Amino acid sequence: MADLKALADAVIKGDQKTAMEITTAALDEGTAPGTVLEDGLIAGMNYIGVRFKANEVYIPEVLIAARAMKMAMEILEPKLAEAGVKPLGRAIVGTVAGDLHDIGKNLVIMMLKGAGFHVTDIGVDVSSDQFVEQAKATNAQVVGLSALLTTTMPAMEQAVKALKDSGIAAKVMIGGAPVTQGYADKIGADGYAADAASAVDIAKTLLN
Ligand code: B1M
Repeated sequence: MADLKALADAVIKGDQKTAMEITTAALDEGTAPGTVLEDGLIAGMNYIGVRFKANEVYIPEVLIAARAMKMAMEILEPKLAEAGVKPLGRAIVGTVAGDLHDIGKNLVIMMLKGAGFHVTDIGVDVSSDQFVEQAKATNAQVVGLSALLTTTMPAMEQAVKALKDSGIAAKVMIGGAPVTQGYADKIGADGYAADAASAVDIAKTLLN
């Protein structure tokens, strides 16, 4: 029987080949796709998230683990859809208007996907209107905004206002190096996360 603990370990080590092999073997043996996801891939990414938060692993390890998870997910995703497995929640994440930094945003997306969210990456330099349009189009429950420049923080405030004014029910989470909890409170965001691992915790809280 396929060893899902070994699958989690393969994700943690960023061993794409083993992650894909065990995923394929588990599905061939009839293991439920949701179990492969939860006990294998998500378990591995959760472990990386906890260690990243504790500064025990760094960005390269997270990126390597996320890549292994992505490769295995390509095999798993069609089976999850067939089995009707629902994602933990639906999120969109983008970097605000005028800002082209995407490394932190991409990490947040990887960690959210690793935790079981369905995430739409809406890119960089995203206008307030685009945030609203995409939130509506994807029926997002969580909208994530990233900003790395002090000069683009006002665009974050505008996007939060546009999302609130649009009347959609999605919760708004913000983050990025110059952003703080105080700023999130000031502009009326529902949540703030200092790093990608905390973004998962906050997004889960915002779903409830
Ligand atoms: Co730029 N840049 N940059 N840059 N850049 C900074 C941010 C800067 C601090 C460098 C400096 O001067 N010391 C500075 C900003 C100063 C300020 O505003 N206070 C700066 C500047 C000034 C600029 C330009 C204006 C430079 C110029 O052209 N004169 C220009 C702006 C372009 C634009 O956006 N319009 C510019 C351009 C660039 C590059 C294109 C060269 C490149 C970006 C490449 C890319 O992203 N694809 C770049 C880079 C790489 C940096 C630094 C070196 C690294 C940023 C990074 O990726 N960090 C940065 C200096 C630094 O931070 N040391 C700098 C790693 C990343 C994992 O961290 O993004 O903070 P971070 O994400 C973290 C958390 O913040 C959090 O989780 C992540 C992981 O834990 N997080 C969230 C992020 N988003 C989140 C969202 C959430 C939750 C958590 O919820 C939704």
